[in-house]
Amino acid sequence: MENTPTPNPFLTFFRDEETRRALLVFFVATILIVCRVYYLVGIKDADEHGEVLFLDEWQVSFTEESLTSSETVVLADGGEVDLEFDIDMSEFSQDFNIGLIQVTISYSETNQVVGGDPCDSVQGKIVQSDFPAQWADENNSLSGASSSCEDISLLLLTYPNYDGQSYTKTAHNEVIALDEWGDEGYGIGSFDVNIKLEVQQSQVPTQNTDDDETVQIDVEVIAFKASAEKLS
Ligand SMILES: [Ca+2]
Repeated sequence: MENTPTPNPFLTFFRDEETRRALLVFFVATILIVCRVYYLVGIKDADEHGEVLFLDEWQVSFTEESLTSSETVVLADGGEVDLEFDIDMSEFSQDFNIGLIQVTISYSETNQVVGGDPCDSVQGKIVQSDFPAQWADENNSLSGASSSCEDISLLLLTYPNYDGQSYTKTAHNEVIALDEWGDEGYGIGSFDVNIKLEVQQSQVPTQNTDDDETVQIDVEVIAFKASAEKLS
């Protein structure tokens, strides 16, 4: 009995011209579809097409850390002083940036005389310098004055647009949702707070002994770390 070799079905399949043509069309169509999908999902053109498929709502919020430091100075009548404050990131946790600096200048009338001694006049300001901060921001309060023993509150924004408030943002992913909060360097270095004093003495002739005052300067440095949580 003659042994007829069994034809290899795989080879038979590819020997047929019609099959080869059909396969070619199939592969070309597949490549075109893959290219089209690649384009549509936004890898090549995220701005025009990606948002339809990938955009999500993110809740961006901030965790804060703050450090306070205090200085107390005694100023003579007409006196003035520049106090330097240093900010070093090693005092904060990793991945935090400096958002803003709050300065509170406080004093009271320490001179005790019969009939009472009026509060002195104090002026305070954060001295503009090349310290990396948002010096021109409209929410800053770089100088202030008091003649009634009220605190003087000053504010310097260091990180652009930082206000500590959470908000929602539409973005393709978490990294893009947080991309504006990762710049390092703002608020690091030293800056000066300038204090001036004008004494107000008692109008009672024998009681006009006031010639200086103690002024306290509290600096609070607020650092933040942003995080994003997907809402949709
Ligand atoms: Ca006084």
